[in-house]
Amino acid sequence: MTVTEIGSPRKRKEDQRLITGRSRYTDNMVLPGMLHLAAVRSPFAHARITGVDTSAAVAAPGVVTVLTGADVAETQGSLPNAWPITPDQVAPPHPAIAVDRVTFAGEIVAVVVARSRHEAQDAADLVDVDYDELPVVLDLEEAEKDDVLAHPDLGTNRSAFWVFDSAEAGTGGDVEDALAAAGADDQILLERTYYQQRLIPAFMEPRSTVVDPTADQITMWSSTQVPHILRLMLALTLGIPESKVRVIAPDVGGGFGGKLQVTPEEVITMLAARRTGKPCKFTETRSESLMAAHHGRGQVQRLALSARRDGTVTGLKVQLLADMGSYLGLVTSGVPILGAFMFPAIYKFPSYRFECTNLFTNKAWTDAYRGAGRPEATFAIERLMDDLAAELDMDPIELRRKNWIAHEEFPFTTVCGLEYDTGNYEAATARALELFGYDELRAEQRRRRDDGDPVQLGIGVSTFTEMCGLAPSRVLGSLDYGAGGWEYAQVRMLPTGNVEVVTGVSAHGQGHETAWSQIVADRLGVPFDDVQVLHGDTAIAQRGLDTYGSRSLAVGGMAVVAAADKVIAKARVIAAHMLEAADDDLEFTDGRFTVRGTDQGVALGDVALATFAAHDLPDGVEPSLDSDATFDPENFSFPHGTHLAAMEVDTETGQVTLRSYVCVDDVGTVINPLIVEGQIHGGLVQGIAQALFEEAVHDESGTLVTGSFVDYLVPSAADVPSFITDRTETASTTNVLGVKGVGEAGTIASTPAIVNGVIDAVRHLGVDDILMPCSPGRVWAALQGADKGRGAEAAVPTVNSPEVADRDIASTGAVQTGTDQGEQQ
Ligand code: MCN
Repeated sequence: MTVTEIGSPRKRKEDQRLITGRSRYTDNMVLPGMLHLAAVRSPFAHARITGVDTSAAVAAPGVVTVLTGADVAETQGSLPNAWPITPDQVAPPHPAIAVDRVTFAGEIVAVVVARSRHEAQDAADLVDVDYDELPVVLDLEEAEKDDVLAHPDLGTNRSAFWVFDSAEAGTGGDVEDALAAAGADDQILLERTYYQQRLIPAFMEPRSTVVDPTADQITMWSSTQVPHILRLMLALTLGIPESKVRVIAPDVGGGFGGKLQVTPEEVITMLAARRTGKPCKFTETRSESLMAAHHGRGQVQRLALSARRDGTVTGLKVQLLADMGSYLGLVTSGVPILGAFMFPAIYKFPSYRFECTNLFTNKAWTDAYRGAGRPEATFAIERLMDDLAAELDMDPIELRRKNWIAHEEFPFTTVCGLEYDTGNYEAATARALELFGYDELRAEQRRRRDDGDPVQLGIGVSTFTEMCGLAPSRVLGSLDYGAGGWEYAQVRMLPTGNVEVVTGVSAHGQGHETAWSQIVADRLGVPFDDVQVLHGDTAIAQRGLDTYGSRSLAVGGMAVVAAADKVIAKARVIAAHMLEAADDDLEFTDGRFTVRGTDQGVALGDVALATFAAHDLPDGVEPSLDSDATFDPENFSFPHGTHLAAMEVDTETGQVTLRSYVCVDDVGTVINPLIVEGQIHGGLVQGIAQALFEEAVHDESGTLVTGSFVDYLVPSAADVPSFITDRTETASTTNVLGVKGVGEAGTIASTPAIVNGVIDAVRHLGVDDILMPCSPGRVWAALQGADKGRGAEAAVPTVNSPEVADRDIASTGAVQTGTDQGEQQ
């Protein structure tokens, strides 16, 4: 088979409609007689609801009905958590509309249904809710004490405690022995606490849902990443037969994990449509989106690493506090568990223990956000490796080289029991160092230090791997996840020779229509433009598990390959009949069956037409080439890479500038280099944003202060330099195309590269940690502390709540007004 499409930098075919405005997002849906919803949201983070007076709202112009928690208490069920990580996991009921208590600021307490959106919004202001305020717990280390409870009825803030121990699992030694031995002369014990601030998956299109109940089958359009999961969960939550629900995800303007959810708004729109018998629409405002769509990250990471004096690591112990927020969403509790296996990263730790305490707080609930668990883990280990290098006075690359898995050691079973199939950390690192000009930059760094330059240079290193391609169903089962990780595809041969590909994944910016067309064009030998990819509609793609965890290519793409191969197998029988030859004598190349050793042949398109006509098919052969396949991966996919950041820190102002960024990623075989480049770029910016810009900040009463894009600092192209990217390619051995996922790689790798760079610039001045985002205020405050001889630990507030940290910094005079975000505008 001649390969022409795979590897070609095709421009994305979906972009034609997306950039010329011919796309259709959920909010563009207009149905006859459609009603509009507006939510009344709690201004309090924790309060008892003592009364809801809807009379004025009901009487307002255009209002059809007002729904309160009491109205739907019997029908709304509880929003689903599909990942109970332990048998005794504690979870409060999760109502779509709060019934008697609100547990975060922004929770819905009533919904107005009116003839227009504006009438609904105006009437929402007329709903009069009485609250009795309750104490709030916002801070993880406070939540751990159980003094104030996010849910008093539960009697604890603890949702679950989850442990992996290499000694118990038989995958490594006992970490306590390693840590104890580190007291010996030739060893070193590093203990650190790092903080992962809360982030908001700031997708461009706010969430929107339309429900049409007027036909036998209820149709929901939603701006979701997961139409199939949503359909199943709606059926289970609301007790509607699954066959009576169709979910369509039309064009979706980004998700980044934030639309991997079954939302209150979706359930409420469904309830309102069924009650009124009319199509209903709910579209959130940007502020609602920032306040009440799920957040990500939010961890306290207590770490202990032991190593020999030559730099060889001997043990790693991780104790996490993970912020669930006030409820458990779809996979909230499992997010830290996805990280559990990634702390040892590319290094040969002989012993490892991971403990995680999932805690409730009175904030919006957390859930998947690009990387989900793995960026947090990668940050911790890459920061630790840099701290260890500094402690041992070693070059950070040299230290990593000493500990990483050498390319000839693959396949390698890690201390977590994962089998990394392939990788070449040496090659990616060598290329990155060369592109970066590592030695020259180190020389410049030395010069600037010697000269006492007010602007210091730091070099940030991150040599990462991650596990994606979620996921082998058996593994998910062993981790108590509520579903499998297979994926579905169908390939349909049309009589004209055109091809329709139906896929169970649900792209929302990843370019699957292009990449899948490339795969099928190569596989079937048909022109790229003759392939049409259909997705995001449960009536078209009957089966599927949707898009997240960089799974679509490594899992969904393999289902496409398998379905295409079945088409060829079916067509071979008919082609042989047409050519009056034996099946075995046929070769299939470039879309043509030929009789081996002759020039006789027939094109796949002609076989498709003959199959459609069905006038002369072999006996017993069905008149269809259409085929479907379900693929369940046997292993995860382990992309890796080396990321290097040159950071300039102005020691007089705390201003941080990202001067240059080089990354060399290895995502196995590349289907479309242009798409991969785009994914890396977008991912990098998201990871850099965590390091330098973004943070969900709450005030002491639990109100989100960063409730608009004025305060929540999403970087733009102007905030980052041109990235220098390259790739190495070690093909994965766990799928036929040799691909590894790329959708989260940039985000996972970049955050520690940036922070390591910032610290590297000022470590010689006594600073060895700065909370993220490393805003000028925080950097300046850390330097002030260092100047006063207090050292970095003292300079950086030791509370885990970033907002409290901000107050502390503000009190030093570094921040005059507002939050760090405001300061950076
Ligand atoms: N690809 C390729 N060759 C490879 C690997 C991937 O050509 N070796 C291509 C794929 O064909 C696909 C794209 O890169 O077109 C991403 O593939 P993959 O890594 O399988 O990731 P998914 O398609 O499953 O996307 C999910 C991933 C996640 S988890 C988040 S979060 C994320 C991301 O994708 N959210 C995004 N990228 C996003 N991009 C946009 N524009 N919007 C989002 O919300």
